[in-house]
Parts: sequence; C-alpha cells; structure tokens
Amino acid sequence: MTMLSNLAPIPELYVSYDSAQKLKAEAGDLKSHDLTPRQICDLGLLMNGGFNPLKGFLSQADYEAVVENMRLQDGTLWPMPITLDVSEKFADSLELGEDIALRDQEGVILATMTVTDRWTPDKSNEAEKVFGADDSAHPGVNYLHNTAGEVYLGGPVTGIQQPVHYDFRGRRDTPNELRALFRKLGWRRIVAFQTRNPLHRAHQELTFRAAREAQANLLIHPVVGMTKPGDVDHFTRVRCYEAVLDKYPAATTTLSLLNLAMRMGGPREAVWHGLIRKNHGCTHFIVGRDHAGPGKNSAGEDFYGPYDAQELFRKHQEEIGVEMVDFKHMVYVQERAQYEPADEIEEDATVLNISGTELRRRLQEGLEIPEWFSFPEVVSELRRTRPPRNQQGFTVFFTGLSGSGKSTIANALMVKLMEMGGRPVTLLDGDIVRKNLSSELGFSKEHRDLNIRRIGYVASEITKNGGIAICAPIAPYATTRRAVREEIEQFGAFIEIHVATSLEECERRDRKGLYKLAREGKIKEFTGISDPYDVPEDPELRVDTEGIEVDNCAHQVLLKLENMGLIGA
Ligand code: PPS
Repeated sequence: MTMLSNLAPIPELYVSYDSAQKLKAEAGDLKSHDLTPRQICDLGLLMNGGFNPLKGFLSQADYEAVVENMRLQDGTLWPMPITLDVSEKFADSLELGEDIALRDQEGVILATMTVTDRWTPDKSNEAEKVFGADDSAHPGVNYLHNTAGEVYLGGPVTGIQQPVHYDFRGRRDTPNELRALFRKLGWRRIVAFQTRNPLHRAHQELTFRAAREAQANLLIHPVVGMTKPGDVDHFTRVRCYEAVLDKYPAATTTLSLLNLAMRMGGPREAVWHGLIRKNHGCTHFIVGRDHAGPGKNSAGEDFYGPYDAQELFRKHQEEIGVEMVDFKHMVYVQERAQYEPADEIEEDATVLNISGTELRRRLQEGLEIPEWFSFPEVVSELRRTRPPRNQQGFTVFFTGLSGSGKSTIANALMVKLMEMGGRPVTLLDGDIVRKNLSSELGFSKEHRDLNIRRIGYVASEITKNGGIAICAPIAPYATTRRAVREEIEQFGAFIEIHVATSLEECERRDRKGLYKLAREGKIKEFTGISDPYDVPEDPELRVDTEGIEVDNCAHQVLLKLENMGLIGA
C-alpha cells in the first residue's frame, strides 16, 4: 500500500461559474425537488468529490450491487447506498431522462440531475443487508422506514453551487481544499480521526499516539452534518474541538469539519468513512471500538460486535487505500498521572475511568468533572450548553385514548408546576391545539401525524428555550411519537406518559358523547373504535386513572420528574 498521499486534485461535479449562471437561469423551468437535510449533506459530498467516484445519486443497478455486495456494478468498493428518496407523487410526475432542479430548504438551486432511474426499493432488504437487521431501534433503519420517501431516483448530478453554511466557514474544507492545504504544509502522511463527540483527554492522548505511531500528521475530522439523535450539537462540539487543538504540539495537527450525514452503520460505515478520508487526502484512519455504533437493538443487545468494524476495514484496507490505525483504549493510571493503553497496564495499577453515561449524569446534576478526565475549557463549554437538568427545559407528553383523562391530569400538573415557579409552563392540550394550530385538520392518519408533528415542533422550541411544555393529544401512532421524542431530546428531556385508562372505561365515561356517535358510525376513524391506538411499549410512566384521584395521578408525574432530576434543588 502507498503510504504517501498523492495530493493531486480529485474530480468534482461542478460546472464553471459561467455555465452555472446559465444553468441556474434555465433550471427555473425544471421540476424541483426540495432536498431534505440528509440529502443536502449527501449532495454536498457528491459535488465536492467527498464521495468520489460517484457521479450522482445511485442508479438502480448500482444500488442493488451496493446493497448486496458493497460494490458498484463495475466492482468498485462502495458500502453505503447514496440514494435520492422522494414521494411517490413527485416520482410519478417525472419522465425518465428528464432533468430536475435540486434545491435547498430555502429554494436555492444547488444542482440539476438527469433522472435515469426510478424504482421502489425493498427497504427491509436494504435494512438487513446494509445495517444487518430490519430493526427500527437502529437510527439508520428508522430513517429508512419512517423518514425517507417511498421511491428512489437515480442519475448523474451537475453541480451549480455548494450548500450554504453560515457557521464555522473557515473550518469547513472540501477534499481539494484539504489536499491543497496538505501540499502547502508538506504533509504526506496524514491520519484522520473521525468523531461525533466532544474530545476529552483520553481522545487527545490516543490521537496523538496514533499520529506518532503512523509517523503522520493528524487531521481531527469531526462530523457536523447529521449524527446520532441525542448527540451534543455541533456548535458546542466545534467550540470544544477548538479548545483542544491548542493542546497538540504546534504544527502537527489540524481541524476540519466534515458535513457528512452519518447512518450509524458500524462496519459498513467504517469502510465508507475510510473512502471519504482517502478522498480528503488522508493516508491513515483511526478506527475505534464500536465505530459508528448505533447502540442497542430492540432486544437490548448490541447491533454489532465491538471489533466488527475494524475487521471489515482490515479486510478491505488495500482497496480503500487508507491504512487503519486501530483504537487503543486509553485509561488513566493514577500512580503515574497519565493516560496509557489499557492492554499495557500492570494488574495492580489504579485505573480511573468515567463512562459516557456517567459524564452525562455529572453534567446533568452539576457535579464535579475531574481535571484528569477532561480539559477545563471543554467542561465549561459543555456546562454552558447543558446546564443542570433542574434548569433545563423539558416536555411532558401525555398520550392515551379520548376521554382517558389526559387533559385533566395535564391541567393539574400545569398548576402544580406553576405553583413551584422557576420556569414558564405551556399546556398544549389536544383540543387547544386543534383550535389554535390545527383547525383545518381532520382525523386521517396523515392529518393526525401533521397535528402531532406541529405539537412536537412547538414543544421542542419551548424545551430549547428552557420552558416546560405539557402536551396532551391522543397521539395514537408510535412512530410519530418517536419522531417527536427525537426532535425534543436534542434540547432536553422528553417524558412520555401513557394514560392507560381502558377503552371500556373511556367508553363508559363518554364525557363528550363521542363514543356513542362513533359506535353508531356517525364519527368515522374514531381512535379505539374504528382507528388504531399503538399502546406505548416503554413510556417513562404509565398512570392508571381507574379508581385513582386526578390529584394523585398528577402527583405521580411530579415524583417522576423529581426522580429524573428535572425539578427540585
Ligand atoms: S390526535 O389523534 O392526537 O391528532 O387527536 P387529538 O388532536 O388529541 O384530538 C382528539 C380530540 O378530538 C376529538 N375527536 C376525535 N378523537 C379521536 N378520533 C376521532 N375520529 C375524533 N373526532 C373528534 C376527541 O374529543 C379528542 O379529544 P380528547 O381530549 O382526547 O378526548
């Protein structure tokens, strides 16, 4: 394998400035697809050569070859399907061979694409082959089934302009910009470190060692596109990385941001990351334990073995053209006050470690984070973004059948929280929302989803800004509740409370007389009677209202909030 990088420019998909202006004017007449945030990341890397040798979104034949064999149809190694998913309606409106305009979310035209292929993918097969399981606990699988459109379009892309970013512009580099930088600095051996987490002392030590061992310079190359739901936001992380950059010996290390949308695909993702780094001019790549791991599956087990990613990478190393530096698990040895690889430490040494979960707990509860674990600048950035839980916003999300008592308990809870004071409280009750936010909506699946997503959006804004949102819709669909949870958990806690009053009891109470009308067929699509209700499988709390006072139910919720550290001192 060549250990020195060939830093010649790699092909991009952009046309010249003059052609781009012309194309932009003409593209006004084309049908448009508004790209999703993930597609914007993919398109950016297609156009700037980050996904070289791809020339556009995969054709059906390439897609099938990638899914089945991790290769394009011509045999080139490529592990991740890069597909343009769209709605059936949009796909049906197109002729094969037609050019379409690809626009960002403000309507700016970024590229055109000639649609050569259109097909309905077998998503379960894609999930099995690419992610190893058709299990929606996997964020990549969940996206595939619940966010991606039903139909895929394939075809070559003509680049007009890069996606616009207003943040950290000076820290974002295309593959050719990085190649030019390495050429200028005389760097020929470069080890890349991929990360979606803040760097602490152990990471600094391991990356520094990796660079020393590979006799290479170090590129800290964090992902700022899309990472795992619930990760620390990239604004905070970049401020942390900038603080850590000073800790490396001068002129050995650089930082560049990668606008990649991760899929959390473990082994396949590691190979993909290697190919992307090759395109960015790197010669070495650090692969750690459980690289790009998605967490646990729905049976509570890991999706991949801890070293599966290293194994797959090693197998394809020659073809990737990047040498793997395997992650040394670094731990702190108290006697010598330094980090060392775990496998080189004598048995009687005192080893200190703080897990990710423990770190989150300490941040949430405002507890001490020792200097041996992280840098004071990093800890203070994290504390600025994540004040202790009892000062953060959160959302209490009641769900249950009509007449189950959601609104009554939600009202009682609101009053109790207002009595305590400290944070503004907003009640988004089902009926209030339908009057003020969703007055044009009915009760079809599509409308109910839209209604819940609107509630989720407002609640996430409230949570982000430090308030308490109490929601009380029926919210009958588990996938929509999960989407709302993911949106809110970026900013604070989401507490799902199932008001588990049985259908028989709700119908017996029939406070609004609606069940009678539903039974008579006078109200269609009535939840529990003629429309489904997915019982929450794992809510934070389930309350049973039968034979229990409202006051007591609201009190149970308060105890739960206290127990989670969200209220109280
Ligand atoms: S959803 O499914 O979450 O969007 O429903 P939501 O916004 O909470 O609205 C539910 C209230 O609307 C009344 N209603 C119906 N409920 C269920 N199915 C049908 N078809 C329907 N038609 C009207 C009902 O009074 C619900 O109020 P609550 O407070 O839940 O009893």
